[in-house]
Order: sequence, then structure tokens, then C-alpha cells
Amino acid sequence: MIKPAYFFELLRDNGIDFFTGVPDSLLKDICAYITDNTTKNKHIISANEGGAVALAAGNYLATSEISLVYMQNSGLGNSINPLLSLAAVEVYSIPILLLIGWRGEPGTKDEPQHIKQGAVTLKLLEASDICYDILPNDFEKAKSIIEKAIMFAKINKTPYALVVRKDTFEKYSLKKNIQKNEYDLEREEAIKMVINNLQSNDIVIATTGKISRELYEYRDELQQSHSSDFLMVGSMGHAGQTALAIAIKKTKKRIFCLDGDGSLIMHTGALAITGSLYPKNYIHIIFNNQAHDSVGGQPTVAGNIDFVLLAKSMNYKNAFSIEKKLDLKNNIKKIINTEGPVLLEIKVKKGARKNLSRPKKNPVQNKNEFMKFIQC
Ligand SMILES: Cc1ncc(C[n+]2csc(CCOP(=O)(O)OP(=O)(O)O)c2C)c(N)n1
Repeated sequence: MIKPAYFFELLRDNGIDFFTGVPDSLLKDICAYITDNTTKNKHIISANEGGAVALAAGNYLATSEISLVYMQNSGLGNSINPLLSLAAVEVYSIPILLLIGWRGEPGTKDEPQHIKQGAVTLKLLEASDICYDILPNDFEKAKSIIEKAIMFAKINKTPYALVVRKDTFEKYSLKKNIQKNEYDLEREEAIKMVINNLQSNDIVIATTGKISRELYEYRDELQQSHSSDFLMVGSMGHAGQTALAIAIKKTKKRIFCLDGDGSLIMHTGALAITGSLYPKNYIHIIFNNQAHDSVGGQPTVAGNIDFVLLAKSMNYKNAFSIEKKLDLKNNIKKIINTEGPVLLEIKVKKGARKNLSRPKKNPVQNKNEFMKFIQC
């Protein structure tokens, strides 16, 4: 396996001193190493993968230097537009080294949301005329491939991708931002408190990552059905808009979107669309741990956002922020009964249970049961 330190130093020796992207579980060790060993202006965890490509373009325009853009292959879709209409040789011709975590690699076992993406990852790169190599997990073999990739990108002024398989990087634990924040609520506990206050016909749409997994486990623990919950296991950042469309079609039901701060930041503009439609039955709950907790705990910028102000400016009817367990306990009923669209930010600790399982129902079963539930 490749030591993150060796990879990082090799990039630096080859002129890469600007790093940006959205964290990925397969890249969590190298992402953590970059976070720990760069200053704020040299490493930007972007809102989404397209933003990372745009940042890399800006860095090149300002410095003539190539950047590293990292992402999970799930984020390739977000990056395709700026890759093809900004960085491509036919447009502005910008050198970028892409580092892409290959979830769902054919022949490996992975979650359903990664299967299709994994199967078409190389084809998407080929269709986009982006040259790539699969990164060997032996540093000596990887070294020449990395050097060649950077050289190719620089000479041809083009994006070049390194595709990263599972277990390519050696373990490295994030040192910055590891302290649990001061909040007294665990996310899982906060989810339970919300669920305990729902009625049997309420609908829940949950975002990508551990929020959906914790919700799923809690329904099992309560011996409740999962049919009122739609788990957005993929398509990070879009749970709010799926919830919105359901809310405007199912006006007699309350629709709860359980969102994460990383997910919300990924497509924040969607809040304005929700606000513009005034869905009275829409309750948007953000579990803000200021991190991409599900993929290694890399920080988000959510510690500096006033979500109440943000929601109000986006025309949400009501907005609240809670950070104390007791306040949540005492106010949750009242808050979820106020007129929507409502945004509730719950500030929670980073971290999750180590033994958290994954949904046992597949997405199509989830969809079918959910659609049946919401017809009633
Ligand atoms: C488009 C896209 N980019 C990246 C990922 C990888 N990913 C899965 S969950 C996650 C973090 C989500 O963070 P947040 O919404 O704050 O929830 P938390 O994990 O902190 O509960 C990321 C980056 C993804 N699934 N899709």
C-alpha cells in the first residue's frame, strides 16, 4: 500500500501545491494527510466536485500551476460539466490531476448505490476523453505512473485521472479537527429524538451516509416498518429536492428531510427553490456535525454558517437552531408543528457507532414499499 506521506511529497516534488475536492471513504487516508499537512489556502474542501474543478482552474489562472482534485467516483457527475466546458483542451485547456476513488469496482463487493457508478467510471472518463491510469498500490510502481500523469497533464494542459482502488493507501488518521465538538448530542441520539416525535403517517427522506443507516437501524430497534422512509443512499445533496416534490404532491402528509451539513452545502441553492414553493408540510432537519462524518470526518464549513439566517433568506417560513439535548427534548414537538417550510438545525457531535450496519433492503424494495406507503 502507498503511504499517504510518500504520495503527497511526490505531488509536491512535481509541482502540485494546491489540493481541492470532496472527501471519499477510499481516499480518506490521503485526504486526512493533505488536511493535516497544508494551510487553509492550499487545501480547499469544496462544496461539490464541480466546484473543485473550478477552484483548480482558478489556481491555474492565478499561478500557472497544476492542482490535485480528489473525489469519489460518485462525484464524477458533478465534475463533468466544468471538466468538459472549462478545463478541456477544446475550451480553456487547464492541467489538473484528478484522483478518483473507485467505489463499486466491478468484481468487488459494494453497496447498491455504487454498482452502476463503479461499472461506468472508466467508460465515463473515456467518453470524456480524459486519459487515466489505475493507481497501483505499490509505491515504486505507482511513482512512475504518477510522474507520467502529471507530466502529461502539464505538457498537454489537460485533466488526467488516477483511479484509486480500495486499499491503495495506508492508514492515516486525521489529527486536525479530531476533537469532538462541544455539543452534547450524538447524531444518532438526535435522530432518535426526532423519530420518537413523529406520527405514524409522517414521511421521512434521509440523506446519503450514516444518517440513513442510523435511521434504518432505529426503525429495526423499534420494530417499526421502514416503509415511511426513503433513503437517498446515493445522489448526495439532493434529498431536500426529492422531499420537496413529495411535499407538494402529498399535501396532507408531513414530509421530513433528514439532511447533513456536507450534503446541504453541496447543493445549497436548492433551499431557495424549496422556499419559493412554500410547502407548509415540509420540515428540513440538518444534523450539523461540521464534518463529512460518513467518509472520514473531514471538516465542512458549516461551523461558520448561520442556518437560521440562511433558511429565512431563502424564504423558509420558520427556522430554528438547537444544540442542547434538553432544548431539543422540550421543543421538538412544537418546532415540527410550526408552519413549513421549516428548517431545524441540530448541532451534533462528530462520530458514529463503529458497529453501524447498512440497510438490508435493497433500493428497489425500499422504493416499492415507500410508494405503497405514501399512497395511503
Ligand atoms: C456526489 C458525492 N460526493 C461524495 C460522496 C461521498 N460521501 C458520502 S457521504 C459523504 C459525507 C456526507 O456528509 P454530511 O452530509 O455532512 O453527513 P455526515 O456524514 O456528516 O452525517 C460524502 C462526501 C458521495 N456519496 N456523493
